[in-house]
Amino acid sequence: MRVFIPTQHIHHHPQKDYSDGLPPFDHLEIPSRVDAILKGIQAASTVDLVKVDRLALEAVYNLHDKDYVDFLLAISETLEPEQEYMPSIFRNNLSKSPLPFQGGMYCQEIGTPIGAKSITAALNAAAVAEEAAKYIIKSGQDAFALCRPPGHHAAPRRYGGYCFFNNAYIAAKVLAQQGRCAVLDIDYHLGDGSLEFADTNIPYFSLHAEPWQNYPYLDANVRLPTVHSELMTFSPGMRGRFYLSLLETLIAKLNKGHFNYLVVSVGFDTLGTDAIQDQSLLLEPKDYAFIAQLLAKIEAKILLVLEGGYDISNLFDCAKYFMSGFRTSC
Ligand code: Q9C
Ligand code: ZN
Repeated sequence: MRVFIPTQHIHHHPQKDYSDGLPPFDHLEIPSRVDAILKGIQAASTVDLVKVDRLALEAVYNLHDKDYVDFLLAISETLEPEQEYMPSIFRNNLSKSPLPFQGGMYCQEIGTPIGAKSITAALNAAAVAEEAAKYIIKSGQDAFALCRPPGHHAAPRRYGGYCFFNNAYIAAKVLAQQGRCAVLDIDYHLGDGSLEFADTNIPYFSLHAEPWQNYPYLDANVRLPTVHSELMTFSPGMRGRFYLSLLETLIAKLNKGHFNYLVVSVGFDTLGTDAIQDQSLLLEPKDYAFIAQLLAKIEAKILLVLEGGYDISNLFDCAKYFMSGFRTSC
């Protein structure tokens, strides 16, 4: 299996997460996640490792709004090496306000601090997704993009949930130029950013925790779209076999689209012991083997893109079991 990793993600090391209010907790989206997952993949399959150094500035401008990307680059320029930025006021349009206040129109939560090199890292993660997508087109093989920071909460003009640029949709846009492409999201959380990118060209399928009682804590009045997406929720306390039967139902719906390419947003934060969960699910590491077996039966060429997964002491096992169930010949 060819695995793409970023070279610059280590320079993104958010310190504290304020998303559950005060006091903040130590941030869970840490650099060692990538090492643990890579080692797990290597324990179960032969890995052809590709390190990606470049920044996908063009692809990011092509997917996200110009003023949004401009702001993230501009605010980064103002930061000292160990300084972090967080908006202080949240409104729809702050374009007439001083730069440090403008972030509040692009962000809805306080769990995603921006460090001096965070946006560089996010551009590098986007390049990882883009390179992996190009490889799949060229080779006709599956691939794993170990993107960090993750991407599925990033919307056309919004960051948050530890995400800045939508890596999955950056890859999907590349793949959709060569054939029919969809995104399937199996992270614990609804990818609210990905959902905003869903369209006729690249529909979005997701199995996630109920999104009003869990992050992204949707507006009580909002009605989820049903046109270019298929959304399913699991229940608190669900064990592997029930989770798997839901996933099987979702995949059966997806298969009707006869896609040539599939981007899978993979989150290991569905693991029962992951501290990020608001309503605990009961998946165990070995359940990822069965999840991957379900994915392996899908006809499309698959690009696995990393999203969440924060139980650092179990990520190795989760990734190892996952790869043991996936199609590893390459
Ligand atoms: N009480 C991803 O998995 N804060 N992002 C949650 C829980 C935000 C997770 C607070 C979680 C975002 C990519
Ligand atoms: Zn998640």
